[in-house]
Amino acid sequence: MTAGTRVRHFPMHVGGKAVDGGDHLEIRDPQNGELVATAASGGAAAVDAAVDAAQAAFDDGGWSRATPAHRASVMRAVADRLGERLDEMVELEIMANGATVRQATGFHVGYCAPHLEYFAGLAERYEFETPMPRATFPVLGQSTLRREPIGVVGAIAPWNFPLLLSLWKFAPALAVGNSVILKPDEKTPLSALEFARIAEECGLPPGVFNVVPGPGPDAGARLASHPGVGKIGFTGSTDVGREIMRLASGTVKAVTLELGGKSPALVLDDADLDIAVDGVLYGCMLYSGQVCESMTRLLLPDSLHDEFVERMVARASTIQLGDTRDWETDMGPVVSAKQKDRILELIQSGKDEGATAVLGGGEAHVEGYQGGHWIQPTIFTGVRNDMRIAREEIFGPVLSVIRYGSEAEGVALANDTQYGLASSVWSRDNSRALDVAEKIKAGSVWINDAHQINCEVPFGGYKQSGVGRELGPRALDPYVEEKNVHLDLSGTRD
Ligand code: TXE
Repeated sequence: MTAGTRVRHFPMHVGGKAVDGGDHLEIRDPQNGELVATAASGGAAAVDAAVDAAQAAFDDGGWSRATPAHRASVMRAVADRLGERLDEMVELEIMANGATVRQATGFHVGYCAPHLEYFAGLAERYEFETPMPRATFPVLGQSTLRREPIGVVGAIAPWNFPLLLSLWKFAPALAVGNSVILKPDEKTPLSALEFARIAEECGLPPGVFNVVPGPGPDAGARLASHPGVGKIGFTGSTDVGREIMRLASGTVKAVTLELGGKSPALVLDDADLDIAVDGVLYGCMLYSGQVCESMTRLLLPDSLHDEFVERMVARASTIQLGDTRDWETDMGPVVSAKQKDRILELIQSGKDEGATAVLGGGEAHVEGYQGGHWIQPTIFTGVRNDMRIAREEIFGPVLSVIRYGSEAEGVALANDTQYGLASSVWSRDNSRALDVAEKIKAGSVWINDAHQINCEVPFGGYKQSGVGRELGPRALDPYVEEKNVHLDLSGTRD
C-alpha cells in the first residue's frame, strides 16, 4: 500500500445489512506492518443486535424450516462462488494473517469449498427424524426421535485459519437450520465478512448468518454469555477456552472447544529418514508453526538422534522466508508483534534453561520487509520435557528435539503433556506403528504423515486440547437438539 492510498473498509454484517459506526479495527499486513484495511468493531450492543436479527431470521423459517435439499443447494452454490473468487479471498486472508499464497490457496481458503460441499451432503443425508422401536412396556407407545436446530448459535474464531476454522462451526450449524453469529478474531475479520455477502448473493436469507468483528473480552464474551445463544463453537487458546466454558455455564450452553496443543512426533528406531525428516519439518513449520496440531516436540531415539538432527537442520536451512504473494516463498511472518514477542520470549527461555538452538533462535530480517514480524525457523536440541519450550504452546516455527531410550519411554514422553490434540508416529513397520498409535492419548495420530485433516474425519482433542469434535460424519450433531416425541398407543387398536 503506497502512502495516500485509501484502504478498503469492511462494515459488520448483521441482519443482511452492512452495519457501521463506533470503533474501527486496523488490519495490518504482518509482513511489513502496513495498514491494509479497516473493519467495524462491535461490542456487546452489536452482539445483542445480531442475536435479535438471528432470532428473527430463525423464527421466520425461511432457512430453519427449509428442506435439507434446499439448504444443501444454497451451500453448494456458495462453494461454487468461493471457487470462482478464490484469488480474491486468498488475498483477503493473506493480507491479514500473513500466510503464503501457496498455503492460503491450498489450505486456508482452498479447503473451504470442499468442506462446505461435505457439510451440504451431510445435511441431505441427515436423520432429522428416527422412529424408535415401538414400546410395549410400561405402556404401549411409539416414540420418534427428532433432531431440531438449536436456534441461534455463536461461533468464535481465531486468526490462524480465519475462514476455514469459522466454517467448521457455522457451516454445520447452518446445514441443520440454525442462525449464526460469528465473531472472527480482531486481526482477521475480512474473509468472513466477504463470505457473508457471498452467501446472501447465493440465496442465504438475511439474518441467518451475521458477522460481528470485535474484541474478544467484549463482543466474544457477550456472545458466550448471551441468554439468546444456545451453543458456542470456539477455536483458540486453552486459557480463553476455559473462560468460554465459564461464561457459557451461566446459561448452561453447550460448547465445542478446539484449543491448544503440544503435539509429539514420535520417531521409532526403524523410521525411514527420507520420509520422516521432511515430514516432521512440514509437521512443525507449516504456516510458521501457527497451527494448533503442529508437531512441536520431536521425540528421537538415541540411535537415530545425531543423523536425524543433522539431516533436518540441513533441510530446514533451505526454508525460504519472503514475500507472502510469491509462490516460491516457503514461510511468511508470524501474525502480530504480540505473537512475535511471545515466541521470542519462549525461545529465550529455551536458551536460559539449557537447550541448544542448532538452527535459528531469533528474529529474522527479511530484506524489504522491515516492520514485519519475522522469526527464524528454529530447532532446539538438548530439550528436556519439563522445559517451557516442551510444555507451552509456542505457536511459532520452533521445534524442540527430545531424546529417548526405549519405545516405552518415547510413548510416555509423547503423553506427558496437558494437551492431546494430535501426534505422529514414524516407522517402517505399520503394525508396530499401529500398536504405538493405540497408546497415544490424542485426537489424531498420523502414521508417517502430518496435518492430515480431512472433512470426512473427526478432529479435536483429548485432555486440555478441547471438548467435542468437529468434522467427520457426526459433524452436524453438536448443532441440533434431540427431542423424543412419544405417542401413547395404549388406547389405540391396531
Ligand atoms: O488467542 P485467543 P490469541 C493459541 C496459541 C496462541 C495463543 C494466543 O498458542 O499463541 O493461543 O493467541 C477471542 N471471551 N491459539 O491471543 O485470545 C478472540 O477475540 C470470548 C491456538 O490470538 O484465544 C479470538 O476471536 N472470546 C488456536 C479468539 O478468542 C475471546 C488458534 C481466539 O483468541 C475472549 C489461536 C474472551 N474473554 C491461538 N478473549 C488454535 N487452537 O488453533 C479472546 N477471545
